[in-house]
Amino acid sequence: MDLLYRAHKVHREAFVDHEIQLSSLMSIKTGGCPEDCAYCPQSAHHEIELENERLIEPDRVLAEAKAAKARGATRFCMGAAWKSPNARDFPRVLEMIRGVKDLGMECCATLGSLNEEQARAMKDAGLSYYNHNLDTSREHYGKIVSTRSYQDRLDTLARVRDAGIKVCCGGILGLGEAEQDRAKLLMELANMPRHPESVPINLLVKVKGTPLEDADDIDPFDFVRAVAMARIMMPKSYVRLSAGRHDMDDALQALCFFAGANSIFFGEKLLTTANAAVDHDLRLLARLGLKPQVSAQEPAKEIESERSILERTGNAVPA
Ligand code: SAM
Ligand code: DTB
Ligand code: SF4
Repeated sequence: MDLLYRAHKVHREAFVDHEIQLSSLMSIKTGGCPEDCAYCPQSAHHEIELENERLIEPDRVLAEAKAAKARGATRFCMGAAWKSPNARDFPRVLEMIRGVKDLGMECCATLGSLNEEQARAMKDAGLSYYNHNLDTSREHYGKIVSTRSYQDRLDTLARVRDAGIKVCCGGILGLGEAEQDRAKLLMELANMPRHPESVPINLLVKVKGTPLEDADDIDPFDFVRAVAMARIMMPKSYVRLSAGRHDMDDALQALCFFAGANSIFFGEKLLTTANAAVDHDLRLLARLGLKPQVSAQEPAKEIESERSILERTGNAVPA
């Protein structure tokens, strides 16, 4: 109760209104991914019933973005099952980014690792956010993914930041991690040179055929605790109640909103799995006295990390 109270207080100081950001998600290249993330239905390492698709046409993506805007989404995120973008497809992704921006939406992409040049090109095309998750603690990461390292993820995130693109970075709960791993993930995020402007907290969607299909359920209140901690540690960031809402009841989602979640994925589908229904979501927000955000609000420009506050004020900085 103390944690919820504190988190809600921090939330109300940073965000005055009761607005929830609606972000729509679309898979622009599905399946056949060379990485072996144990949670992911799109990895080529797992036997999944999933139809792989090459990069889809920009026109189809823009039609979907328009439909998402008409439903009330202010942000459109495009996801690709790549280790990193390839030279043949990348120009078409830039075209999609320009198209989404021209619709007046915030545009986000998640395409795997990036080099400096790719990050710069996406910035020039108008990309607002890049999503690249750390997923879990550094220690637990090796048990979940073997084809890349935690440091690889951090390096891409630094390139995104240096290119002037806002960072969307969070994780997944329910990967068999301990409470300590969740705390460490949040510490990694909150101790970045700047807080990610957007922090997606996913609940594992257990997909048949993935190594984590039978992972133990977590206590739903531990999920709420993680949301509350994210809010307290990163006051001005958008904390997104991301994958996993399909399996959450309304009361649990309400508790997450109270704890400081102020963004959701909105639309029938996530990337390959079902999301909560659009009508249900709009009704839920109305029942809770929450409003869909009408226009993208800029998060505060400079967010000082707890570490920097401690250093500046001459206090002991934890190791
Ligand atoms: N391939 C790119 C990458 O990994 O960065 C972009 C797409 S990937 C699907 C984006 C994120 O989705 C992952 O980092 C992971 O956090 C999340 N994700 C994937 N499968 C999930 C699942 N079954 N449940 C919850 N989150 C999942
Ligand atoms: C994020 O943190 N969650 C989204 C997004 N970033 C791109 C993806 C969730 C994927 C859930 C499983 C699926 O639909 O394939
Ligand atoms: Fe590939 Fe991303 Fe899925 Fe990992 S999470 S298998 S990198 S699509």
